[in-house]
Amino acid sequence: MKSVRILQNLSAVISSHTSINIPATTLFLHLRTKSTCLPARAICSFTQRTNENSSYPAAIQRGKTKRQTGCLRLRALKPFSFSTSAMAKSKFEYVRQFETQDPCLPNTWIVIRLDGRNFHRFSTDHGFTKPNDERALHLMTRAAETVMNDFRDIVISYGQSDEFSFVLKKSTMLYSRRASKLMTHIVSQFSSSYVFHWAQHFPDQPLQYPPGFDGRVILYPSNKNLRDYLSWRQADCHINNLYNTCFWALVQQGGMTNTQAEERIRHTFSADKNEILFSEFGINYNNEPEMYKKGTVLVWKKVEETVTRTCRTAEDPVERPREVTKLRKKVVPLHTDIIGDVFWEEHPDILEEECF
Ligand code: DGT
Ligand code: MG
Ligand code: MG
Repeated sequence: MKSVRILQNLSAVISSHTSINIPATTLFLHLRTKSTCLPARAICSFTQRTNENSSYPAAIQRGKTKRQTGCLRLRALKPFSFSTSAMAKSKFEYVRQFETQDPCLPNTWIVIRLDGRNFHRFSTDHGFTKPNDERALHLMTRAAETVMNDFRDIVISYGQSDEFSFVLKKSTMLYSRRASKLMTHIVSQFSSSYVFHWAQHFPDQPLQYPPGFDGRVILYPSNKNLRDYLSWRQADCHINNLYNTCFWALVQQGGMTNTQAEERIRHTFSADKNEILFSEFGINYNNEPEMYKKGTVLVWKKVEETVTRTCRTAEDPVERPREVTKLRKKVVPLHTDIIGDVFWEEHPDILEEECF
């Protein structure tokens, strides 16, 4: 019964898109004998439309499993399949011209920054501790590590709060330097990793809804510009963290309302906030965790790794499992100052690459 319906649908599709009327019974005979003598026009039109318009009956669409559509479909599609290459360029092909190319300028640092969408609400809905939630920050770092391991042309990453910046080496030819391709891959990989590792970092807090991240691409022509960019993000981390630490101390320990706390520190400088924290709450800001004050820098480090391999040696020609030590590049998180020169002197390889 199902097979009859498929043939009737097939017949209807052919006749509605060509001037040729092939009754289902004729179609059945053609297909049963594996004949390819269906009129070429009918075949072409049918193949073209089935490739491009998914509104046709499920049984004649591509991608259905054998079980879903039965052997008839396989037999039916076989004689049709040879005409696909002839239709590689359809009359609709011109629409591709509307796609714009967006390659990044050569020999520039490519920075991709992502940022949590509406994390003000997301952090509240998921009970993030204020002002910093260690679990949330580690989860961000975990997702960023995954990105770096997947895209090994990233030479350094920096993250704080709900954002992460990834720096691709100047000479990268990844995805032909196409901005949207690079950005969407990195942001989507980060987002899925964030969700993938959620339970590990928040074992007692189920994810309420899928989080999202925006992304942008920024190009920097000089090493100074790149360093200034990273310094800007780290300075932002410090300014926000000092503000938030002071604000939440006034609210949580000082009993102020949010409005009162805001008014109290609205016109203060860093030194004033340090003073409030120390004199009123006994908090020495310098002793706050480095991860909160400096954010997280991810860099590559060569580490020695011992693995077991089945191999021979010069002394012993018999193959047997042996411990072999090799050098491997590994992503390591640091909570350190990247504004001053010390970090860059200790990691000269990050900026050394000059391709022109
Ligand atoms: P957006 O980026 O325009 O979609 O909006 P938001 O709400 O994500 O704003 P944004 O990115 O400027 O600020 C980040 C928010 O994330 C901010 O409201 C505080 C929150 N957040 C990030 N990390 C933590 C954390 O560790 N603990 C808490 N309590 N909140 C955090
Ligand atoms: Mg955000
Ligand atoms: Mg943010």
